[in-house]
Amino acid sequence: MERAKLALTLIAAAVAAGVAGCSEKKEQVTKKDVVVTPAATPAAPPPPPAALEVKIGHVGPLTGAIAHLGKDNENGARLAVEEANAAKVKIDGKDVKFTFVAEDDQADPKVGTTVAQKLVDAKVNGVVGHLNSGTSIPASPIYNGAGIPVISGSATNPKLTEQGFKTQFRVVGRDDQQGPAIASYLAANKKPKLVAVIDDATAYGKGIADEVEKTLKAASIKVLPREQGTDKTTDWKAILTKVKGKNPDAVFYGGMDATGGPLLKQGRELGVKAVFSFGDGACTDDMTKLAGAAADGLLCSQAGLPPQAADKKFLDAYKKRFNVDPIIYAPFTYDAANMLIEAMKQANSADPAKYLPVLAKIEYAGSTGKIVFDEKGDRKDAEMTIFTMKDGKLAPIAIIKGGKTIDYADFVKAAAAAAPAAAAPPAPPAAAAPAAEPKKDEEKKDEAKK
Ligand code: ABU
Repeated sequence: MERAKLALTLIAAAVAAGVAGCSEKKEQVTKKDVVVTPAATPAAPPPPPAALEVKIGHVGPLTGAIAHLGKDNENGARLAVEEANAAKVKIDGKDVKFTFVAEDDQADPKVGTTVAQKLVDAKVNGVVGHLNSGTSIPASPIYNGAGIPVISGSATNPKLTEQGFKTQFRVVGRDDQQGPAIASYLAANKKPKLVAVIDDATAYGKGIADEVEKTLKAASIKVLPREQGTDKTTDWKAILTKVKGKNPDAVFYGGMDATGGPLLKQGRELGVKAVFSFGDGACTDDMTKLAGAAADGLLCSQAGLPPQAADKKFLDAYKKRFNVDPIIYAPFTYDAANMLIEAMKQANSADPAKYLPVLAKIEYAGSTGKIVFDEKGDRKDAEMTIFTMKDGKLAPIAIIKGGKTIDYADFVKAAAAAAPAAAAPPAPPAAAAPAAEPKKDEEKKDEAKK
């Protein structure tokens, strides 16, 4: 009996050991299977290609007397960059994030070169600017040395694109087009016999004044010895008193609105009866603020189509974004920024060396019309517009293109016929009216009594 018990105990122990051995073996197999079968884990998705940061620089005066014009230019370029980001542009298969780098050159040539170098050091891919010829010209070799494309939407001195820099472009006309345009219009419509020419001693102001003087003299019109102020002059009384003594029929001023406004106001206060005419720097609605009623009758020019003739889509987007209308060259800086972006897209690269040749040959349908560059980087067939100031508003009166002068009302009709209704520029408000002569004091008093 005792033996039988022992045998049963041994059998039970043996069975228990066998079961334990089996389950240990099974566990080992399971662990081994998990380790050697990675296919059971879902594959991680490949990382998305890194976004490409593309920097677009803009330079203009954001402080000082012409900061309003710098902001106008900056807004145009900024809008183009914001729209490109919203459109989710891809270059070389990568999402592009455009960064807008805005700099203030204070309209000062020295600051202009410092800021240009700053943008080069920041490795911007392209630049819109500068606003002034006086800052654009010294900045241009800096961008050229770094191979960075730069498009000005407002600098009109011919020298800018006469230096042979492959990186330099502009989307407005030049002063060797604008000067003859305003001078010829003045000569044909006001028939002056003697003209006083004044400038602000800047690259732009002196440059356009020289072009005007050349054109007037070629039309056998006498020009008084040149008078000069600076881009900071706001007291013109000494020069104007001298000019008044010569009794000119017209005065042309090469300079910006911040100095042109006081010149015009003080001229009328001193009793100068001459027709005043300005170039684009002083051809803004701000003349009314700066010169008051004395601004009426001003004859002036811009080196492109007037802002109100820009594409309606742009004008609406600009108003919506900034809550103001463009002053003068915002449509052109908008086009300039868009051209940099379009050239990058077509080249499938934001590398300046790769997209520069595309930019040089691009045909771009901009908010200011078709833009094609010539071999110097100037806009082919740039229009010039002649305006008069009427009831405190600048009214376009003529477009000059390819040597032909077209009445603005006819230009509007032709544009409406050639384009869908929405794209046509708005009809001019009494735009075709001839420039008003400065009112005599008696007329002003009569009007005041009414
Ligand atoms: N074009 C008038 C203002 C800018 C400039 O050329 O200096």
